[in-house]
Amino acid sequence: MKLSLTHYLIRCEREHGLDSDLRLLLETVARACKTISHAVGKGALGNVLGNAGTTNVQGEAQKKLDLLSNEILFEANCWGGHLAGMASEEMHGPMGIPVAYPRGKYLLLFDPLDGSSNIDVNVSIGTIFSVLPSPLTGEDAGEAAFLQSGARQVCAGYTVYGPQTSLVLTVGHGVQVFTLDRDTGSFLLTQSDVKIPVDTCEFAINMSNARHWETPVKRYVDELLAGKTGPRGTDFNMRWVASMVADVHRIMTRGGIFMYPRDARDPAKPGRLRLMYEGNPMAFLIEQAGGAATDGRRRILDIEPTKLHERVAVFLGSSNEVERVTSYH
Ligand code: AFP
Repeated sequence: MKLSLTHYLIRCEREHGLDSDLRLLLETVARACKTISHAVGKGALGNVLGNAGTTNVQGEAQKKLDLLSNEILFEANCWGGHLAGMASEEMHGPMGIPVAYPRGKYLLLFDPLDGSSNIDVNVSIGTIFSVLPSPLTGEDAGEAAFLQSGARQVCAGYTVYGPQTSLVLTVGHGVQVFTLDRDTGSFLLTQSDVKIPVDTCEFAINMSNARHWETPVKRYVDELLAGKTGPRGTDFNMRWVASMVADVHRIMTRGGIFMYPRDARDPAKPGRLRLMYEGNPMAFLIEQAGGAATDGRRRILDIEPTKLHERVAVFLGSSNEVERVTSYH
């Protein structure tokens, strides 16, 4: 009999003192991800594909499913009394809790649908979420309340909408994988205490940006491409799904290194990925699974954010490879 998400979280309450409000919050987020999975699965039959005709704070065209997923997560989490506020990739500023509902002690941040450019071509996409303690109790959280380092997260997770819908979660006691049982609607524990191999022969990077990389990244990737004949003395394989959730899930499953480096074109824009709801949750999960995550120079979880939507360069996965490319910086 596989453990349900609820059973696992109650066990964490009993054995690790997990806060029951946090358990209830995570169960609500998981239910919202099930609703998103259902909408994603309809595809062209559900009038959910294509662009919404709007752009987000990043100036990126929003897909209909971006907005729908954002709304599902907000509507599911705004009334439970566990949150002092929410922040989303798709929203300019924090989303306040409606006055009719109580405020709680946590902040929820999310990329409601990561990998949007893959929606219309039926490639895996996902939801990434992060939970921080609110510095204020019972009050609305403004942007400043969210600006905490990733080391202060109490929980991080993602749901990948692929051939299976899998929820990957850490509450600080390792990483667990739950697979959605579509017959019963439950997330069931299918992998406990994920461990990422410290070595790998598989790397993930968007090679079309190679001319814009900094020298250490060019050196590191050139060595991988040189394979057996080069300094690494072995061949490497490459994967790039262009959905961070799918690339990270592969690394969670069989190891690898994922890189989205700083782009020399625009030093003010250190890479494409966002720190608060992509870099930080994925870094927490990767470290909890025995991997490493840096921006090329620093541990991602140690970065003190200054803006809600600030970007960060990301090198994460098998620790020996992350340490090597970081040492080249
Ligand atoms: P979209 O959500 O706009 O598709 O971006 C996805 C993403 O943020 C991340 O999931 C991918 O790893 C990365 O961007 C892909 O970036 P490129 O399109 O430059 O390869």
